[in-house]
Amino acid sequence: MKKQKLRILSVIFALILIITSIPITVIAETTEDGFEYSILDDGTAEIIKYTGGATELDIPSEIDGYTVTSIGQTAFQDCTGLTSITIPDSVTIIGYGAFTECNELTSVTIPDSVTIIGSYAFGYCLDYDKSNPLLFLGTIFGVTNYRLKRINGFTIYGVPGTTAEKYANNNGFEFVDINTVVPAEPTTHEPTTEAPTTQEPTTAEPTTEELSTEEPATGIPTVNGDIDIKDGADIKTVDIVGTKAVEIKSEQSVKDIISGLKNENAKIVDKDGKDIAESGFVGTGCKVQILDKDGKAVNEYTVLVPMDVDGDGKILASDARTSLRASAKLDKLENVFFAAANADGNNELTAADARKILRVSAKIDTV
Ligand SMILES: [Ca+2]
Ligand SMILES: [Ca+2]
Repeated sequence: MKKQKLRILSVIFALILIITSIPITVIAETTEDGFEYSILDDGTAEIIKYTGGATELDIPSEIDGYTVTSIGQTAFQDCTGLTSITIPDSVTIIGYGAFTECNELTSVTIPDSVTIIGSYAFGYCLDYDKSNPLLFLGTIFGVTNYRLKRINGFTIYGVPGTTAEKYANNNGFEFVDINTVVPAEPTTHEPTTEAPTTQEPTTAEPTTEELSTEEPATGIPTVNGDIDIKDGADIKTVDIVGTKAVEIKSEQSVKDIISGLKNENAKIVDKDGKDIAESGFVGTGCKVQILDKDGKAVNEYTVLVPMDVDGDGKILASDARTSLRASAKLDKLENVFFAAANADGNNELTAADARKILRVSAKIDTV
């Protein structure tokens, strides 16, 4: 009898153990590094909250074996320490206000996998001062309206034509094509250690020594040295902050330019004063030299090819990149190089100039 009672009891205990250990549908789990997530119907994960406190955060594409496809609404709200985030390309949905109030975040790269971005997901912060206890209490009790304002200068890097670009446009944020323009580390303002690509000002160049404008040539009447352009030629003189310059179109050879001049004695050299082959393209920074009868340079014009920032005579994505770096103060551009980078001609280098150059290089826009 006693034995049977014991057996019944142990069966009951075992049942209780089994019942209590059966997991009742997982609602949310939190990882060690602070990602709270839930499992969606399709067996993938949505990050619903982040409490990790990282400043530079790589959001994982997989958590505990589940693919992360969604960043839930307000998941990273108020993560004020975040200065940079990386969103994995497993993510397709970013919810309402996902990164709102991340006040130190000034840019984000959104992969083209993302097809839905909720309102105020990026680039917004609260329009009241949380540190003011009265205002904050007012907000809690509903006195102050919950208002959001845009974070100044917020930049979105992404693929043109995707949801990322639409979000940027709809919210008035700067959009930069990630495929061709390397983001210029927007959070750090220090110049990188790599050698700057800016060309040196032209003052110390050997060709300037050859100029003989002050010294009239002995006996022989001198050429006045002014550039003389044929009608209809694709070349014109421009004055860039006191520099005598000529503007030409991209992808023109030395021969093309020389044939547009009335001056019979002229030659084109590169920015270092070296000869360029007749078939070579003339780029920003090259010099058109007007020569006297002895072949001496009596005058010199610096070439500007709008949007050719690196001086190879072609408008390519690399020119957009150089312009962008300069607009982010990572490089310095002067004179004709600044003029070439300043695609919209408004006297200020911004990401808009780089975007314009990029569009021209991709043949979406014309010069
Ligand atoms: Ca170029
Ligand atoms: Ca500009």
